[in-house]
Amino acid sequence: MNFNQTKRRASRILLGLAALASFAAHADVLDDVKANGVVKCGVTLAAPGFSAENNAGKREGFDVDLCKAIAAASLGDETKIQLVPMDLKTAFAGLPTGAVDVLTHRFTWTQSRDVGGLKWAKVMFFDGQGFIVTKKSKAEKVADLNNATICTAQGSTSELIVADYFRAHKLKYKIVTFASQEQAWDAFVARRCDAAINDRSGLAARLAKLPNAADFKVLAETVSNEPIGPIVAQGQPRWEAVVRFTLNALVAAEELGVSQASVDADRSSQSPDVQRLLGVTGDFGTKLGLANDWAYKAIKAVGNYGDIWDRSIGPKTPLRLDRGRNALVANGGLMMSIPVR
Ligand SMILES: N[C@@H](CCC(=O)N[C@@H](CS)C(=O)NCC(=O)O)C(=O)O
Repeated sequence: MNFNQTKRRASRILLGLAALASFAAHADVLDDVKANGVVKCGVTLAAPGFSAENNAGKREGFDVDLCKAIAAASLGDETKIQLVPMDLKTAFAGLPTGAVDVLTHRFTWTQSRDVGGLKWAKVMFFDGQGFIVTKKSKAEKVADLNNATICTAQGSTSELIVADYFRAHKLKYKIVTFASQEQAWDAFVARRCDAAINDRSGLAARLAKLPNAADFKVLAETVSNEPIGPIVAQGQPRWEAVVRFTLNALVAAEELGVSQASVDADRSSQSPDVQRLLGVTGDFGTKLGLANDWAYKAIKAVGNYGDIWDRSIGPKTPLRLDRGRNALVANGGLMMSIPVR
């Protein structure tokens, strides 16, 4: 072998080793989470009720609670979380690099995002987009927005929704696109646009922190379906299952009447469903690579799905969101658990 051949072979081996090392770094996110002793969650920047700092400077909300539940299930301790606030531009890229283990950020499950390398574990929120306008504008329905200027954020699902909806209804519009939702919202509030569009929950969250919220109104029409849920990187079936079944356990708990307040007593329940969920019988935790009390730990940490809803975004919070289509199927909504069997 001459010098050049040796050099080429050596560099091929080095490249192979580098590829192996980077693969090994993310070989299995569940193993990484256990080794690091922390779950890194990408969360929404500043949406009250979902992920925002409270007066004590601590981030709280629905997205944060889901992160805590995942940490409680996988590490037995809901405090072992690292919250990474991310915007639309940076969030998706954080999964394959391992900057975050899961996005509990409020992103919509779409076909192109899914086949593009992101894996949604389960729907945590059935949302839909709506338009917000000033009360002064007198617009009552989307049809009144003919010739309107609409603020949107780049990379959000809204751009296509606006284009499709306005074309279908033969309305003229001008779209103004900003680098982030924050900027789009600020521009709308500063009256640079006649209307803004976002997930209805996102509009409620932003209105909740606006001092002059009474000057605005969200139009009644919901113009899209936005199934929102936690996302993991593709190729991580064990971790994806942990995230899916942790969220699922919170929904199952609500269906079975197991709440944060009752979960300790419920460990003595005679219901086979409750016994399986709480790890009293069966090995549903072990099969996920976790302890058998994984779901008990998650429910103890944050409560069931309804507990989280009520505490973060429900009728008694500034967002005042009722369950609507997120009610349990038993109550006429769309939310249901995958059977724990
Ligand atoms: N669900 C839509 C919108 C997502 C979205 O806009 N998220 C909001 C939270 S409600 C946000 O503030 N993102 C931060 C940002 O983009 O700056 C999507 O998946 O495209």
